[in-house]
Amino acid sequence: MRTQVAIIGAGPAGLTLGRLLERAGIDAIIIEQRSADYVLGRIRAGVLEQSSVDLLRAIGAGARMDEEGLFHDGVELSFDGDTLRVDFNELVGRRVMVYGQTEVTRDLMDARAASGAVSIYGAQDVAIHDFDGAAPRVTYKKDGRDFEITCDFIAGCDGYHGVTRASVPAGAVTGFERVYPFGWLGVLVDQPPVSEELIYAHHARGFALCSMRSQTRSRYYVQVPAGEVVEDWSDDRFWEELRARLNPETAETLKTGTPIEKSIAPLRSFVAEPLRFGSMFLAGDAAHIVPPTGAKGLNMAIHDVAVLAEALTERYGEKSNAGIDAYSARVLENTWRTERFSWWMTQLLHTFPETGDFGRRIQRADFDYLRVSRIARQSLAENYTGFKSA
Ligand code: RFL
Ligand code: PHB
Repeated sequence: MRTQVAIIGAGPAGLTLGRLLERAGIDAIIIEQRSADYVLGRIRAGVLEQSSVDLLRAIGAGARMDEEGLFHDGVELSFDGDTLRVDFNELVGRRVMVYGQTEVTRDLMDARAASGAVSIYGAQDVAIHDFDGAAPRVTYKKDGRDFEITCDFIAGCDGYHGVTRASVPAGAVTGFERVYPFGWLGVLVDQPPVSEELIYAHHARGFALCSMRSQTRSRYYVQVPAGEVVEDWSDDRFWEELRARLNPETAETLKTGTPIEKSIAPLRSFVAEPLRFGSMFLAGDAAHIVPPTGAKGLNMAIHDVAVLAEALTERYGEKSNAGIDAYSARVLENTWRTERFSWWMTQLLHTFPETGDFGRRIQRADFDYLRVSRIARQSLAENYTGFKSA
């Protein structure tokens, strides 16, 4: 088989890139190791920036999002029960949309299936070859047979544990990483959300987040120490812990139930540099990871592939390498700004036993600064809703 761009991974990054290239008349094949159902079964991000919403609409994957997505004008922060509403619309004239990653993925998959573009699910032993030269190749196994795809470019959209970044020779790539000493235990439950807007809560017992997927489906998280396992968390224990971390009036109105999903995600910040290796580009979680506190992972993935699609379109259309040469620097600029914001939200809202009482007082001062300073709130709002440099 031959294609112009081989896309490894059918998460949001790979599927969005596929759609963008298709619209630019560039041929691409997506190679995914899991089944389509497995990819759709992963419960992850929930918040889209306006720029992500606009892009999904532009590539014809926005119809259901426009029907079912919920626009939010702000969020609530709480610190030991004291609350602060950050009104994005009033502060920076922007808002965000609550629409789950599962739904985004489904819409992108449906759009791709309707167009007849080729996606290979269930590809085993995916390997990339010769991406430092002009004739890169992808090999994989499926149903006991060996396959090879020759291409011009490879897009590494295969997530943090993927094969693309791992195939770069040691020494050619540097990873910058912080692993946090905790994770998020999340539950999805068919109950109306406790609040109309998201609540990010700092409490001495740990962070908690109240989010949602719809008016009838809620998503809740609590910070748990690294190494905890879901089996240690009965439904009752989860609800009790969540209530204890919210302010009492909110806790009282919380509607609980049997979760339809319960899982623990470790928290990590990670950036790979550079993001281009000859004919291979890294995008999305393959390139960087943020802790979910700023709701940025999915939005960064969409941003990266928008830059990559523009660069490849320039390459095929105008025969110019300017875009692909600038790809790494352009994406890294957005990446580090977003890493900083996600790190800042994380250190403001979680408990870090090792920083002691001094650390807690500094967190309180950070929260109080947000309460008294419009400029501080504006900075949060600008970043949360998605800062993009011109
Ligand atoms: P994805 O979604 O991980 O997709 C990568 C795809 O590549 C496939 N793959 C391979 N395919 C072929 N060959 C290989 N060798 C392959 N290895 C892997 C995988 O099966 C997969 O289908 O990355 P992408 O597209 O870059 O999208 C990024 C987002 O998914 C990610 O940033 C967010 O979901 C991060 N994230 C969250 N972000 C938020 O903004 N809010 C959240 O609440 C939130 N929760 C989460 C998350 C990420 C999690 N992970 C990665 C463990 C919760 C979890 C559990
Ligand atoms: C979610 O709804 O899953 C969600 C929302 C906001 C975040 C992280 C996760 O910051």
